[in-house]
Amino acid sequence: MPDFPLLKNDLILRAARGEPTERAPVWIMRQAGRYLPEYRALRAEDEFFTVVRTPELAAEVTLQPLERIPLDAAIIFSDILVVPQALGMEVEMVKGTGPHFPRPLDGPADLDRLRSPEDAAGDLEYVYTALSVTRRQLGGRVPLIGFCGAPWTLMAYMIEGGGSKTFARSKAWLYAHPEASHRLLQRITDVLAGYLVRQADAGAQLLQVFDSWAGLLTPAAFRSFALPYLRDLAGRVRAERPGVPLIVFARGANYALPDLAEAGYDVVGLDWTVDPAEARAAVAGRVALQGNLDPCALYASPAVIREEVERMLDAFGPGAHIANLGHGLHPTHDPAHVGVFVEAVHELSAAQRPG
Ligand code: 1CP
Repeated sequence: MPDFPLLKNDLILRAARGEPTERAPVWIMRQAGRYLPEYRALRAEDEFFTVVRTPELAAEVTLQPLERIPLDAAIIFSDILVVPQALGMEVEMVKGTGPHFPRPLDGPADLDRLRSPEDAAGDLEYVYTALSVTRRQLGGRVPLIGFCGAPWTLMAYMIEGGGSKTFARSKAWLYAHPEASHRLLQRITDVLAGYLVRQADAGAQLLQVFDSWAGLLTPAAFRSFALPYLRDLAGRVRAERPGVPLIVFARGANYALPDLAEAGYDVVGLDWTVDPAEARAAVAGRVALQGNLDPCALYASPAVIREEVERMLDAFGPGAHIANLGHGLHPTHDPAHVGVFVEAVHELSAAQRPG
């Protein structure tokens, strides 16, 4: 393990383990990104995947939000789609529309096109370097989060070839080619297990798994095609690196909260459609919770943002909570309002815990 600077703020690590904290830690999904003028300036010079693949640039972007806003964690600047790339698929980032795969998986025979898990995890060396460079540059200010997409969400992009409202092509596989779907999901899981372990070794102090499209599945499909792989992934990473807290964010899968609480993660992330008090009841004290202010609340005035934060904190109650939004920031968000959100969490969550 490389020699990294001593950590000065471990709030998020303690909250993730369910230990008491003097206030709620806070970070934000997509805290580095297009709402920051300094990010847009850097992106005007370089392609998205060039930034991701250049450790010094990835580190610079990762640190950008921390220079303005008192966040309690940094998240490495990368994308979930680097894993399909490492499996041998071409992915372009198209301005204005998002990711595009010129040759998505068309049928089960296309699984032969994919590279082996060993080759894929080795191809992601630039992510490990970016993590080590960033961890050093952070100087122990706050912990560094590594991440990956969940097996089902990555499968959905690999078959769909980009974003979609329904992901009907990928969902069709689950019903028409269940056996090939399981083979694909297992292949992705095998890559992700090695990928997360190597991220931890390179300097990631927490790991988040994004199942952004979990909400498209029926509860039964989630139990056969998403949950077993989420569980396998957590179990394998936990067995190899037991000290690194694991977060799972399965957007839209409120129906699965009791299952997620038993899938081997320390923290379950919530989107804004679930009431925090109901989520607490569903997970029954087995995990800490993360979330879940509606990102659109940040379009309100500072006074209203503070009211919304207070309502959120009251609903979660003190302890075992990592404050965040219920999904990522939008490019149209005002960085000043993002700062109001974070400062309101600091102040109001400390007031919630007298003494
Ligand atoms: O032009 C640009 O600069 C691209 C915008 C952008 C950014 C800033 C993309 C394209 N990805 C990212 C960074 C990113 N993506 C991070 C960085 C760390 C941070 O949060 O600050 C992370 C964690 C992700 C993860 C990611 N990528 C997810 C999971 C989270 C979520 O939003 O649900 C998903 C689904 C993606 C795919 C992706 N990459 C980019 C876009 C626009 C999308 C979504 C496309 C779609 O709608 O399907």
